[in-house]
Amino acid sequence: MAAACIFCKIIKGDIPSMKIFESDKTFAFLDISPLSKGHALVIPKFHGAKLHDIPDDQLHEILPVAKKIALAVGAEDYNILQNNGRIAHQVVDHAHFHIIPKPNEKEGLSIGWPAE
Ligand code: IU
Repeated sequence: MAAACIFCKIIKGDIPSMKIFESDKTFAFLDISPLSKGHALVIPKFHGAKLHDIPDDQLHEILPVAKKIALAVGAEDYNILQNNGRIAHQVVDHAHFHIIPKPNEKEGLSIGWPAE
């Protein structure tokens, strides 16, 4: 835990979130500023800014949880994204994985992120 980290505060419950999943090592919640309906974040509870700062044994649940969330929100098509560093569009310095459902054509919305 890092006292000043917003995601650590979310894990602790000091800042409220729309929690989806929690275990001893992993936490998942809806993104506060979703790029599409169901946009979620899965994070290791271990505090580290970038993926390489997180020990392997803290990462084992991340993809299985991401997969469950994608299935649960009924996302046929979706992105799993993980940004490391400012040039790579990382804003929050606690490693996290985005699950971003891609709305189908019927819904008439195409989210192109990452755009560059
Ligand atoms: P990034 O990969 O660091 O660019 O993504 C950070 C995400 O964290 C971004 O999608 C924000 O909307 C999201 N987020 C959040 O869900 N809750 C917060 O309190 C804050 C950021 I600050």
